[in-house]
Amino acid sequence: MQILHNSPSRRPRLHRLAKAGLILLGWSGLALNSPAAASALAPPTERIAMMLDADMFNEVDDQFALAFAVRSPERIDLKAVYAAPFKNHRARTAEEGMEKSYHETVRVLKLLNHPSDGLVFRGSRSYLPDRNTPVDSPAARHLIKLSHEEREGPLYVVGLGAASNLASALLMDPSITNRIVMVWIGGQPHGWRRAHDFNLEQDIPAAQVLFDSGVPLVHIPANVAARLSITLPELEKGLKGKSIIADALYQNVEEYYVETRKNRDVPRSGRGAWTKVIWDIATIAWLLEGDASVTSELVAAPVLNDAGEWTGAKRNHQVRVATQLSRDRIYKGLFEKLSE
Ligand SMILES: [Ca+2]
Repeated sequence: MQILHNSPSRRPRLHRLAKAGLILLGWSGLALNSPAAASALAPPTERIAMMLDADMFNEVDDQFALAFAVRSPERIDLKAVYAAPFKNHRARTAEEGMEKSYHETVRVLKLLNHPSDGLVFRGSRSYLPDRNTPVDSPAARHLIKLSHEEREGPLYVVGLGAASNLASALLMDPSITNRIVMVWIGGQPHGWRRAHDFNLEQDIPAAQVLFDSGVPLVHIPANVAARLSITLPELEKGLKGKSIIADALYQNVEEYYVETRKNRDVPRSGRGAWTKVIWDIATIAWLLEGDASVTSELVAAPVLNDAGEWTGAKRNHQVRVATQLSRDRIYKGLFEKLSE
């Protein structure tokens, strides 16, 4: 975790911000316990305006989520894609991860024959220094602008990585809380002590903002999405020869198998075959089909501490949390969309 500490000179300002945030939290939290708030967290049934915030290059699953959304124009009007920061064996710094995500997003959109001009925005070059301090970026500014545009229904804000860009927008303009519904994949089920997964542990302050701000939130824990594990032969059968994007996404996973296979004995197929979880498609599946693909329940919003542990729940603020998903149904729908 790369958390920067505040200098003493910045603390008074942060204290004021924190106090202001608490006042807002109280108001939003009460509003979110209303029947109207519960219906805002119901799966959408009409065509929606949506934007995607993705660490597109960190693995090989975000690309599937982007393709799933672009190939669902009857239900999803994709308004923007933001590059999220990440740091792993593919990027030495959060900034490098964000840059690589940006270029990967443009590459995938080209494969989809979908215009990227004016659609893709660079995000945060670092994680949040603390839960009260945003990191300014073109993505955060664009999200604020997009949130305030007139439209019927909310803007669905789908987060597939560390929540740095999304939390920054919420901190820079808390009024967007009432104009969006956030769908974020990361962390673990609320009954676990440690909430850590890749998305949450990179930017714990950003995740704290998501759960504390009162923003309508649909939370998909990593442990639930983990059921989307799949083998290369299954992907090959579903994708190979079906379309340009289907071939490209299959090839991407094939290359990832070579790139990440530390144990050379793990076979490509058959008994004990290598598997990959295509985590991020769970978010799009919930938006497209709700309970039929991803079952969920309304619960009291969990409290996340600075160590990334769940430490209780807020009685006056609800979130929707995914509990199960229908793996085979989701892949069937995905493969059909990618074959068109
Ligand atoms: Ca991701």
